[in-house]
Amino acid sequence: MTRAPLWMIALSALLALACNKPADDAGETGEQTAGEKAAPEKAEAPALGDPPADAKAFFVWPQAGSKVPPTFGVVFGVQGMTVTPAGQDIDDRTKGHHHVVIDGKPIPAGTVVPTDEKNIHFGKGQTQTELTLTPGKHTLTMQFADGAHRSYGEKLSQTIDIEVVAIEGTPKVWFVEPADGAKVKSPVAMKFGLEGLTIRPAMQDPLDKLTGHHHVVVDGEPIPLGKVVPADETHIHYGKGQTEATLELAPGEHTLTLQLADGSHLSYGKKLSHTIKVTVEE
Ligand SMILES: [Cu+2]
Repeated sequence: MTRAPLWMIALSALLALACNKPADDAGETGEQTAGEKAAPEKAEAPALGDPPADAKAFFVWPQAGSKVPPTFGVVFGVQGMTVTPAGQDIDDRTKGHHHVVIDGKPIPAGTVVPTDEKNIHFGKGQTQTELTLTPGKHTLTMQFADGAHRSYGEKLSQTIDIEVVAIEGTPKVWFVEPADGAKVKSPVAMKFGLEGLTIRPAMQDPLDKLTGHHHVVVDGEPIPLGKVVPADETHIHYGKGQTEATLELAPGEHTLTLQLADGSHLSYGKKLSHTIKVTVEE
């Protein structure tokens, strides 16, 4: 066995000293000089503590693995936390706002979320947005951060894979029949129009957000993006992929809302709805 010569041991000891010393200084406040006594309080902010143990941040829409058109709505979800505008209650570990990171990763806890086209802040307390991405595979990361944009870390994030698929035109649904304001007789004959997306019966590939089926809401409202269309006498599903149907309506004025939803009956929201008024005559 050979022993390292003395000069080599001495040299490596010197190198270690030379390398470690400045690094140690920089690791502290960086401004302290050698002879100065360490100040009792450090320049760093006090430790902020953790958000509640059961807190979560996630995407309500789209779900992981979804295929979406180039422009699509995104709905944010949070559990165990309150959404507040940026700048408010910045040290309250139960409050904050959403961020979406495109093709990135969760932001480490305590790090301020960058602001650029890949790191989008929703500092007004928004809980949904619309994104336009190039066709192909992408990741979306939901990142919740406090009122000073300091990330709550991976624990309050969710990263999903999505695939953006090019489509022709802008998705649109409408009543071909009856016309808005029409006087009609019950049963009312209806024809549904769809552009940009494709009709597909319910329960087939719910993650394919380029397809869906029609619903008619009687005397109600469009269903918000990502919410299940109820199934009752005023929310009628055309889950076989029907594009025409008849509907019994009592005499009088009614609104009819055509609402497209995905294979799991999750609504495509107001943008893919159309509301008309009809008068049913005796
Ligand atoms: Cu349905």
